[in-house]
Amino acid sequence: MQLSDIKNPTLKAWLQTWIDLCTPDNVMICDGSQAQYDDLANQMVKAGSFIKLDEPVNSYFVRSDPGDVARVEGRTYICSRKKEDAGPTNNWKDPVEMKAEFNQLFKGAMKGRTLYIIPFSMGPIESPIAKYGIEITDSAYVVINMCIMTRVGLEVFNKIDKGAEFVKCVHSVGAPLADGQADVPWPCAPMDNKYITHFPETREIISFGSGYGGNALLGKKCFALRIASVQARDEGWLAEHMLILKLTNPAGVVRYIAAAFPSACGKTNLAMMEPTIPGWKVETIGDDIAWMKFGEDGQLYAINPENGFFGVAPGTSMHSNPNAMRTVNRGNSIFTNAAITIDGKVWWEDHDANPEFLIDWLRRPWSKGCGRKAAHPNARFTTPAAQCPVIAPEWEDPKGVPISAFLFGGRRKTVVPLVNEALDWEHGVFMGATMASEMTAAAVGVLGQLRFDPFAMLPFCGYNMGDYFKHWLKIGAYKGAKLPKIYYVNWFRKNDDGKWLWPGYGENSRVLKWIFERCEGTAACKQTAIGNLPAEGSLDLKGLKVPAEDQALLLGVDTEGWKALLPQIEDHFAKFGDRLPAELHKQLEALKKRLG
Ligand code: O2Y
Ligand code: MN
Repeated sequence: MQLSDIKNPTLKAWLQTWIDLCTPDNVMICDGSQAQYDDLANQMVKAGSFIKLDEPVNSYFVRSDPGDVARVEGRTYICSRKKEDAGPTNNWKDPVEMKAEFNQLFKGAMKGRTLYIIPFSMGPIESPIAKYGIEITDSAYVVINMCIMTRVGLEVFNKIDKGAEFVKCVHSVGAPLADGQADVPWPCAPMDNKYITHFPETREIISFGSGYGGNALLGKKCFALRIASVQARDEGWLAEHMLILKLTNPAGVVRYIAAAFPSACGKTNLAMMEPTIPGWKVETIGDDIAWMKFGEDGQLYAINPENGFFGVAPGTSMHSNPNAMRTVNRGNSIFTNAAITIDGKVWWEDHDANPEFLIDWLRRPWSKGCGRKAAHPNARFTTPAAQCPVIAPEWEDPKGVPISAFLFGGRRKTVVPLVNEALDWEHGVFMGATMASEMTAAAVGVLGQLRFDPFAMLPFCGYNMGDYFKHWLKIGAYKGAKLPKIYYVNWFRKNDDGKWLWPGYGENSRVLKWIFERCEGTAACKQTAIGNLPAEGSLDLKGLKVPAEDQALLLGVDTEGWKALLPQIEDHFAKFGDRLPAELHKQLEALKKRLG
């Protein structure tokens, strides 16, 4: 397909404007075919950016520029017309000024490069919950990763021709090539010239200067969370930073659970976990993002808008996440910023292999015991979801899966119990709004200080978070809604000696079982000041050696600990000023009263 084959006038005009501004040497339309993918990957190998691995099959190894290794929240902006609509948790820039700056930055930005046009669908293309996007990029790495992470195909043009809305996504690595200038393996711009910007009112994303992950694969955090959260607010649905899992009990009864945890809290591990309790089964629908709409029956139906996993490699092993390892081992994967063995295999910290020598992610020789990490801590695998051995057969069902429960959680060494059921929807929204992790001791003097990450959406909400809380409350008031129950879970509790109280991993299935049985109405709870906790004997601990005093800490109410948290919650809420819904103030007052 050629540029001249694109007939939709809006799309055609938008593309031509950017082509004229960026002046690429070539323009290519991506069709999502294996042939095009292989061709681009071969070009990357020839250019010295990719190394083709001997195993897994059809997989590539790539190292980024050392200054371009992760999402950059400090360079991420919401360019809403009014600053207050971005809210206190987002960086803001005036949209007119930002566009004027881009008119300079993008002028000739793609000289010496190819401008790729990627038509993609977030969600199965025929799903009523799916949405479409067109990403322009000058990075073949981005094209290849988008082909794994989204559904790329020419059919998207037909949808747009028939009137479907599309999100306009523009990306450049910001490194034009002068005549005869040789390229580098990972072109990008310096940190203070990177911009990840979102224009919520016009549903546009413009990203300049970074080629990495969430900064450049614009379907993921930029579209599926920041822009989609605005669309969801305007259209009455939910776009959330949540995994979706399917839980089946020994009798074959199925429940679907969506769970929000801050980045790097083990979402991918939970989404693919191997339960330790006999007869129970966990299958994956998605590991990072959930889009949910009410069905005619009043249930919330969720789809995973993504097509692959962009998982953190370090820490992933046959012990922590065997199903992720099996997924990447089936091939068709990209490994970014891992280390490579002398015989051409990828490696990262905690990997099951035990090599003596490696080349680290910075291309330096590395030997076991040298004291340096071999992979970058944010090294990633990009791998197709369809290859996951525990992907649920219905993961691409266009109508989505009905959600029975929401889980919220963070890393809390103290105070917060293993599992706590919200008393009602408003209390559940309060739980989501007060989600937090303890700060690490790395920052001296902050021990016990909480870092709030409401709904795990702090870096991903595309509008004022006070309004986002309001939206969640509105969802609870939807006429005829059969609302999911809400739980706060905490796998990360420690005792005074710093020892984990809960074994985690597959044993978390015991908590999922209790939640499942609460949804079925078969598990007992005790109502407390903080919510409904498992009643004595209702949490299945068979075969698990958790001492009675640890159980008491995991499943009890630390009244003094909770009281000590209240001023931090007050300060957190104060940030939202008059955009904080009154219901959340009321919830805080009610909690205070219940604690006595
Ligand atoms: O650093 C990046 O660009 C990746 S961030 C990411 C990737 C996959 C899933 N979640 C996240 C996240 O930050 O929440
Ligand atoms: Mn995430």
